[in-house]
Amino acid sequence: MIEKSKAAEESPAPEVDVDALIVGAGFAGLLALYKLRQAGFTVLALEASESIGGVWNWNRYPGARCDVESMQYSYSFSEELQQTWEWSERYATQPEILRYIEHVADRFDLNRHIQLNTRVVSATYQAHENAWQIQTNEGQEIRARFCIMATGCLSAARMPEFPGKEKFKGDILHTGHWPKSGYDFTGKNVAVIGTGSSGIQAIPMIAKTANSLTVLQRTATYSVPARNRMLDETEKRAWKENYAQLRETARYAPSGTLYEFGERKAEETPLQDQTDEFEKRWAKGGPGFLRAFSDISSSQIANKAAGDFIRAKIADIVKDPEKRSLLTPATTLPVGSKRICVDTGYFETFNRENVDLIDIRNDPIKGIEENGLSTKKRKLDLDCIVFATGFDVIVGSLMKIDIKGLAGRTLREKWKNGPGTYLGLMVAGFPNLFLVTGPGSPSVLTNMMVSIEQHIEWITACVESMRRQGNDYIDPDEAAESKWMDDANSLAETMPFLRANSWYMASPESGSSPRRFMLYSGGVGKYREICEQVAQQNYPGFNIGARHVVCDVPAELS
Ligand code: NA7
Repeated sequence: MIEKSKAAEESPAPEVDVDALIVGAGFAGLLALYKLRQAGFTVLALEASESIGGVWNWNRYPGARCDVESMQYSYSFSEELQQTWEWSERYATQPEILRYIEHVADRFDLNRHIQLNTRVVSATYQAHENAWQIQTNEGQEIRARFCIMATGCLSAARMPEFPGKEKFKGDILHTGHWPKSGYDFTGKNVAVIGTGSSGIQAIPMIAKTANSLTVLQRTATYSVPARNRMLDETEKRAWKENYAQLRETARYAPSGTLYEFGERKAEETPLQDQTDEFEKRWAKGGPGFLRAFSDISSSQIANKAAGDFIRAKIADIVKDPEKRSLLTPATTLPVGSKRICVDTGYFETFNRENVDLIDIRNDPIKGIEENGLSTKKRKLDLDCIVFATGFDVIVGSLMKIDIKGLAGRTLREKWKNGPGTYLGLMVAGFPNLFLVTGPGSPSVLTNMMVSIEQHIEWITACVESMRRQGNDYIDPDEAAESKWMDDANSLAETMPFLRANSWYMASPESGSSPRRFMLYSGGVGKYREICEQVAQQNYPGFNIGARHVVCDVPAELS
């Protein structure tokens, strides 16, 4: 499995099994393999699943598709790839995205560096050899100079523990861990718990064939129509002919996605003009709705105007007054404080006779029984319960691995009061361990493809620069890390995020004290500039050196 690159064959025998061990073979892991191999490093990726694809391998629920347009949700590193791959729909479905990932792995001969069915259980930094000792579920041990955690932000499925779940005789499914063989809902009585992006995509599809569908909602969600459609040749050509320039613009766009950015402020726009603009965006479909005016994130008045428009649309669509009221997001919940959902017929689905809705804040789930589920007020007979309850986000898959840094300190211990990183890329005390789209980076606030490419390019350039300078050790300063996270939290103060409980927040409920915003909200472009500046200035905020220097650290740290 471990292959030597040409450059490595010419250099002295390695002291490690592999230069870079990559955990995960989704979009980030594949790109890391490609880029680091191209730079002459030996590489190996370990993937827990029996196939590649990361989140797009696990999320196979009906209706699963990306909420970033397919012409923008793809790799830009190869001109040939982006010119030859043909996307069929405006928003690609999960199967099409998975086909794309498999195509990329074949085309760039990446599979030979990937070991499937291999879960990393621990990663321990060995100071005396400046290497990461990786242990797998099969008891395999691998030593790597660098460890790249391409473990994904939305990959550890969150399964709430309702009492009696084990007694249920029907089927329990999770949207983030869907059976590969699919699932037939025809004629079944189904409950879906959760109304985030996954629930909102799955619910209309399930309703079409189920005998009955009951949706258990905790928070009413803002959603805008996707208006998905087939892409026509003219628009594909327009993208392809201008890809170089469009990708470059996206790299510096606030969320890494190109929208029609409204330059006017809603606050300064007459009411009728505001409504006309929102109508235009609603008709066009997609998350670009939130780019209608430049102040929707920064002004509470503008934000409420956007929210009011969506509330009015829900009122137009949903016929039953009780369902309508339950599906209407509260005016106290800023739109955009959670990722806005993009749907196909979600609100319309509640006009179907076979679809019911329970507000579990007022009528909480008591437990699951042999034949169904009980809330405080109701009893549901069910064949199937779908958990669309999301993920242990951003840090979840890292926390599943027993990661030990300097002096044997675990990442779980270090992050017990909330996650901290420098630039979202590294954690002080965990040398040579890189995160991809981790806490403190723009991550899920952005087009993940743009963020993944930026991270992997930065990491590759960083280790190449170290190699040129004869260095093989990098660890951020604690002070640089604290400042970065404090600044990230302050940046978010002007935005709607802090006014809502969402998984963007590390909160006392999730073990963080104080409650903090987990991501960098200054925009992908600004973030890229900061990272580039750090690299150009020879990595201030990082301790970089050669291994023998590092080995002079006090004994208690080795
Ligand atoms: P999300 O967006 O985290 O949504 C999860 C949903 O499940 C949301 O409605 C939650 O309600 C609900 N939830 C979570 N835990 C519970 C419990 N214990 N009981 C009842 N309801 C619960 O995950 P998705 O998979 O939909 O989407 C994730 C991302 O994937 C998305 O942003 C896109 O980027 C793609 P809450 O709102 O917290 O009250």
